[in-house]
Amino acid sequence: MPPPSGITPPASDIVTLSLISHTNAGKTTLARTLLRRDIGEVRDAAHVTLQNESHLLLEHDARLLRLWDTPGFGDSARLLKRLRRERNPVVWFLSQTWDRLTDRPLWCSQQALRNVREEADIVLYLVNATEPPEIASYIRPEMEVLSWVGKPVLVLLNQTGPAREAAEEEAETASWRQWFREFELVREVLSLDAFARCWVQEDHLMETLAPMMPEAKQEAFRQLKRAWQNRNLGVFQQSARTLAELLTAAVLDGTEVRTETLLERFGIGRTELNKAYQTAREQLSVRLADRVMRATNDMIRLHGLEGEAARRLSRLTEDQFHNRQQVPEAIWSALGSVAGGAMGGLIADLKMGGMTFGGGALVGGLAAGLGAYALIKSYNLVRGGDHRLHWSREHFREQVRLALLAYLAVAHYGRGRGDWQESAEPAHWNRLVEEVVNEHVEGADRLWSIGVEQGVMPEVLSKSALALVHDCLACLLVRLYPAADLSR
Ligand SMILES: Nc1nc2c(ncn2[C@@H]2O[C@H](COP(=O)(O)OP(=O)(O)O)[C@@H](O)[C@H]2O)c(=O)[nH]1
Ligand SMILES: [Mg+2]
Repeated sequence: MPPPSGITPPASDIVTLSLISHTNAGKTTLARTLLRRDIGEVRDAAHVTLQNESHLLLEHDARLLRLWDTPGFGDSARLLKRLRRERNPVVWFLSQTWDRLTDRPLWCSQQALRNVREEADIVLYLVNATEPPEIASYIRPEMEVLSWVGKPVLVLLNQTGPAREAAEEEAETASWRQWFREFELVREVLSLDAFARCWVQEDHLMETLAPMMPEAKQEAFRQLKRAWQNRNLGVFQQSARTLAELLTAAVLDGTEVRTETLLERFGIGRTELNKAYQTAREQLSVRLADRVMRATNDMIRLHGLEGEAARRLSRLTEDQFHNRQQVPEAIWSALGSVAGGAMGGLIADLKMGGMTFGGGALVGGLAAGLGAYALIKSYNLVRGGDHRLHWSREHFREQVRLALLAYLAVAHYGRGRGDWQESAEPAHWNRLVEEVVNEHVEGADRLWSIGVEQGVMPEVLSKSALALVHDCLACLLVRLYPAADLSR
């Protein structure tokens, strides 16, 4: 396939990676994830891909990085038995004519081997990580066959499942690495799940490939690797800008609700005002959900994925933020006796409605006789410097947390998995995001404060939001992938 530029560069400027594995390990799926486009056919069956197919991973400065998807090896034990009988096994095997229909496993194996011999600078050999090498009896014969061709091999662990903690992932890789030690052609073993890999791992893959390249292609690959990493970094920075705009909009968004009258402050005739607060909260919630959906869709596009995020109003408003907390009876009665009269009535109302996020502040507010102020807080709203109602500081912190989780979900989503679908985050992401937000809580609070309380210009806010988001995302990625280098 000619490159889009139409010019075929000299051989030293074309770097070729060949995806090889036992059939059905996930080569075509991984190719889609790396290419950010749907190629070939994917099915949970043997020998779905029947031809070697070349795809352009990257063209940069008249240099090409190509990726071959191959049919993969079939009946490997039988293949090896046949080859062992021959004095020059590879030459013999490639010169045979196998029937594509009746001898499909051998025919496919021949295609794969031909591709390695004729095209590959480096072989990316995929294994299905759910089948340990002791069970996957085909790996050993396939390694033996590949060793006759003599191209360097990088083993990729596919189907490792949802993202896990760095230590757990590393332990799994280490055990595979240990197993592959006896095969001299295997230079390294990396984890790269076609469904759940992160772009940071792709950058690491490129770093690992660099010293394995044949001498004549080292320079070309150095340039291609940098272009690859710059592209990924560009997506990262653009995603950070998207999230910074999301958070800027969150602190700027506000809704008009009149201030309470003196009577209302003492809990008399508050029904209408309470309704107004509820309406304000609903309006803010809908707008927030729309913004999160748009930002997620922008990130989906940026990452070369297809599909749409759903508007998840309930998650943002009910589940995450409006957790009705149980307040011990003892606190209610203590409060009731302190407040008495009208305040006692207010407390009874709140008790009926249940306590919300930030309940501690509410109880404190009530005890101090703050009336409607406390009620607003119970809806996670506050009155800003512009006298409108805005999301509270606590709620905003949660929005920061959600924005970071949305990023992690998109950044790990492999195109090979199909159209974008939301799924439950791995538990360690939740823990890590909480940790990172706690470490950056001053920055988050400052952003909220300059937006909501001080009404600072949007451009200033955006800048401050970008610095916060960038720091948080970099922190997350480096903790998830200690080998990540985001400074390039
Ligand atoms: N869970 C999971 N399934 C995968 C992954 N990669 C591939 N698969 C599935 O494995 C099956 C075979 O994939 P395919 O790409 O056609 O394998 P190939 O024969 O090596 O090209 C398909 O059902 C894929 O959806 C992965 O990373 N995770
Ligand atoms: Mg395939």
